[in-house]
Parts: sequence; structure tokens; C-alpha cells
Amino acid sequence: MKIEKVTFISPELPYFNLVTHAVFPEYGVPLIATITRDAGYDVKCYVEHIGPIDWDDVMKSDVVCFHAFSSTMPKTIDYIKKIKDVKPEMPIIIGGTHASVMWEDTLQYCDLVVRKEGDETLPEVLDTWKNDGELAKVLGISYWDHGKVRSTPDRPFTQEFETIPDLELIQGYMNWSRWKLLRKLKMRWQLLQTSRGCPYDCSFCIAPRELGRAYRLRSIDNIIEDIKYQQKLVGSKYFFIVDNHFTVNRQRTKDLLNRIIEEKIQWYGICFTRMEVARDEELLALMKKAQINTLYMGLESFDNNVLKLLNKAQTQEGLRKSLATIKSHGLRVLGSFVMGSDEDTVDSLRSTIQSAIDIDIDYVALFPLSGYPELNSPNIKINRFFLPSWDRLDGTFVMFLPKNMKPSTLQKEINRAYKKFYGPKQVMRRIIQGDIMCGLKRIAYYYWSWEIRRSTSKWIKYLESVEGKYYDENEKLIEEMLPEEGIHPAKFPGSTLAAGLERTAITMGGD
Ligand code: B12
Ligand code: SF4
Repeated sequence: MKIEKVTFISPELPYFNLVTHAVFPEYGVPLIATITRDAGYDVKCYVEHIGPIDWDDVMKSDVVCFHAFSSTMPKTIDYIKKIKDVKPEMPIIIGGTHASVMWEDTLQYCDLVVRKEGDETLPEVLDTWKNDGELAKVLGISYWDHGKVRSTPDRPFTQEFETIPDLELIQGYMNWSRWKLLRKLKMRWQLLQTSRGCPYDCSFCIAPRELGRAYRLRSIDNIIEDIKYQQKLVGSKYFFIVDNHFTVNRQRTKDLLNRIIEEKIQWYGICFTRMEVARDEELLALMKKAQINTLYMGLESFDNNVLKLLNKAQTQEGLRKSLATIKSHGLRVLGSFVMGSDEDTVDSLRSTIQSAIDIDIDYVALFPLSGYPELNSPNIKINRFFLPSWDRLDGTFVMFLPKNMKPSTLQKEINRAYKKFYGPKQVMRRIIQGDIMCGLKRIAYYYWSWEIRRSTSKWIKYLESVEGKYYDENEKLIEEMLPEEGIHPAKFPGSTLAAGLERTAITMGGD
């Protein structure tokens, strides 16, 4: 097959989200586009919220590759249809977390799915197609083979990931002047990866499954080169470190921080970490000195029963102690909370947000419990999913039936918690405490959380219109009322049951 021109598309998210106000590609997209370019292909990359898709150009491709979030699946499906209407023979590949987990469903819409990391898999697929080789030999893919679905075994996790994503491959990336950013209320954020994997195994989290529990490191020289390249390219100071857990290997984190200090890098960094970071005060001091000022921490709850159920390996007492130590180093904490597990009640949710206020956590991000409608989904049984379409699975909308409150109640409680945390009273409190910066930022977050509240209000109405008969007068879920296949049958929008197993022969490892 002739393959020269490969196009990547990442459709825009349909609803307000964490980064609505950021110019911010998904990290894996320019990365994998660069790897493909370096493998000798003519590559273009469209990240729809950054620059418009030139469809005439897309139609000239030899292969089109989509990155899909669950929430962008409906749009992805439309786009594939648009391409196939004009060029039915165009090979379409989908990759990313959604495709990796829901691969049978995803395969209904494309020719081939790359599961998990694509660094090595995608170039191998393209080379195999180009040289008329055997796909069955490529690890980590699922594909159609004469009307049958075939899945090869998982590929071992990539050990080396030293490619610096070429951001100029993203069409329109450089067309964001300061004026345009201001007009569109956006700001540039740069992305950086220094490690992959997380050794923990929190039950709701996809990270260990997607990127493994073994911790893999990128070389410090390569990281520094990446930071300098990005700063030179766009002059932005703001960097989001996408590592699932930045401080697993403390000595190595210190080495990196020392190098950042030595190189006199002027930036503002934010990283994901856990409470164990507070055991090492030297590390905290270095983080502050290296200007990684904000720690994005999966606190999840201040209720020990919830923490236990989520397998967080942390307690509220430990969290309180760690947070005090972290704050004593002048670091900011963005606390992330997962709301609505089977141990949560309205009271536990309210007391968690009150604790966040009392402890003076600087910022919060609140997520309803989430997962994928799989047969063995860890926290949410498949028949409790509530997903009329994929677009709602974006971490903002309640898309399951909680045990101890109606879904609409959970959605309202999240909105209430945002309003309380970022409300005028808390803004004033921070300003009176002398933390003007935090106060001002909270005003911006208040606006942002208002957008989220506005975006979820229609969903609340929808939930209210359908949830009633599944709950008793105390808002306890009546599980017997749930049909085995769920309310929106498990066949839709796409579970393991959904790919129509009867229609396909699933083979692992070729024939
Ligand atoms: C870091 C991170 C963030 C950061 C930075 C995001 C960014 N722009 O890069 C922040 C905190 C800002 C964030 C925000 C959001 N995130 Co986020 N995020 C992650 C996290 C923890 C790591 C992603 C990452 O960088 N991985 C490292 C790179 C190397 O991996 P990768 O991007 O997956 O790419 C590799 C493969 O997937 C594959 N691949 C990717 N694309 C393609 C395309 C093709 C064609 C092929 C072949 C292969 C391929 O190859 C790549 C290289 O190996 C993941 C969870 C996880 N997977 O660990 C969630 C995750 C991706 N996020 C998720 C969500 C929902 C969001 C938000 C929508 C939340 C919200 N409501 O606001 C926003 C969306 C923002 C956006 N537009 O990017 C979900 C997606 C869930 C889903 N069902 O779709 C995830 C999976 C977490 C979860 N809840 O399960 N996120
Ligand atoms: S929530 Fe954080 S600590 Fe837990 S498995 Fe996921 S990345 Fe690791």
C-alpha cells in the first residue's frame, strides 16, 4: 500500500473542561506525530481547538489517525464518516486511552486500533502496511481482517521516550498572538513529560493500566532540551508536567530539580504527586526553588472509608499532616477529588469540601467517580452506567447511578461544592489572610466553575427525568430495579458486550 502522507486529528472536546481556557494539545498527539515524521512520513497534525481542520488537505492523506477521548468519539465518528464518504478506502487508525480500553467498540468505526502506547506500535503498523507485511506480527493492535476482528497481544511498555514533540506540526499552533489569546480568554500552557507509569493501584484510575506500574524515566538532558525548545518557540512560562506521579523516584526528581535550578530556567511548573512527597522536606524545598510551585494531588476525599474503597493507600490523618508540611514550604496545592463512590453520602461530600476549606487547600478540581462500561469495571458495575452517548464520559458529568444518592443529587453537590469553595466568602478570606494571588486566581476559577455549572445544568434536568424509579425515598439505589444490561443497554454506547462478539472472532496473537 502506498503510504507517504499521514494526518493526525484530535477533535475538540464538546463541553467545558479543565483546560477550556488553555492552548494545550493532548501530550501524546504531537509526540506520536513527531515519531511518525521521524520515521520518514509526511506528517500534519490537527488539534481542533488550536487550529481548524483543512478537510481538502485531509482528503489527500494516505492514512488518517485520530486521537479520541471518550467525549470526542461522536465527533470522531462523524469525521470518519465524512472521510469515508469521499474516500471509502482511506485507512483510519484510532489511538489514545478511550480506544485502548473500549477497543471493540472503537473498531466498529475504523480499520485499526492502537492500544496503549503508540510510540513503537504506530510506525510499525505504517511500515507493515507500506511493505505489505503481516499485521498479526505487530504487538498492541486490534484490526479487521476479512470481516473478523483480530487482536494481537499487548506490547511491553516503551522503555525509551526521548522524542521532543515538534509543536509546529500542529497546524495553527504558532498563530496565537497575545492579542488573540486575550480576545479568546486563553493562555498558552506547555506540556512536559519526565516519566511514565505509577506504582500505585487506585481502583478508579486508568493510569497503571495505560502506562504501567513500573516507573520509567526520560533522560534529564532530553527534558532540559525540551523545556528550552518550548520556551524559545513560544516564550511561555507555564508548564504542566503530565507524569502520573512526578516524585516516585525521589533521588532522580532531586537530580532533575537541581539541574533546572543550575540551568536558571524561569518557569512556573505544576506536577502530579501524592502525599508521600511530604516525607522528604529537602525535596519540597527543591521543588519550591526550582519553581514547581503547584502540586496537583489526588486527595480524592477526607473520608477514610471512601479512601479505602478507592484503594488510595492514604488516610485523612496522613493527608492533613502532609498538606501542612507541603504548605509550610510555600507550595500551592491543587486538590483533586473523586466524588460519589459507594462509600460517599451527601454528608461525606460536604464534609470533604469543608475540610478542603479548613485546611486551606489553594484550588480544587472535582470529578464525579468515573470508569468505562466494561464487564469487570472496578467501581461501577456495568448495569449502573448511565451513558446515552459517549460525549458525557469526560470527567464532568455524572454518568452512573450512585449507591447513596441520585445522580442528579451528586451532580448538584459537585456544583454546590465548587460554588462554596470558589465563592466570594472564600475569595475574601484568602485576601484578608494576605494571599492576594490565591484570592485573585479564585475569582478566575469562580468564573470557570460557573461555566462547568452552567454546562451541567441541562444534564441535571435530564437525570431528573429518568432516575426516579431507581431510587427509594431516601435516595438509596434499588439495584433490583436495574435491568441486567443497564438502562442504556450495555450494548450502547459500547462495552465489551457491544462489539457484537457473536459477529467476530477475537483472537489474541494471530490465528
Ligand atoms: C496528564 C493528563 C491530563 C493533563 C494534561 C492533558 C494534556 N493535554 O496532555 C490535564 C490535567 C490538564 C488533563 C485534562 C483533561 N483530562 Co486528562 N489525563 C492526563 C493523564 C493523567 C495522562 C495523559 C498523558 O499525558 N499520558 C502520557 C502520554 C504519552 O500518553 P497519551 O497521551 O495517552 O498518548 C499515548 C497513547 O495513548 C497513544 N496515543 C495517543 N493518541 C494517539 C493517537 C493515535 C492515532 C495513536 C495510534 C496512538 C495514540 O500513543 C501515545 C504515546 O504513547 C491521563 C490518564 C492516563 N492515561 O494516564 C488523563 C486522561 C487522558 N484525561 C482524561 C480527561 C477526561 C481529561 C479532561 C477532559 C478532564 C476534564 N473534564 O476537564 C481534560 C481534557 C484536557 C485536554 N484537552 O487535554 C481522561 C480521558 C477519559 C476518557 N474516557 O476519555 C484520562 C484517561 C483520565 C481518566 N479520567 O481516565 N489531563
Ligand atoms: S490516582 Fe495517582 S497514585 Fe493512584 S494510581 Fe492513579 S496516578 Fe497513581
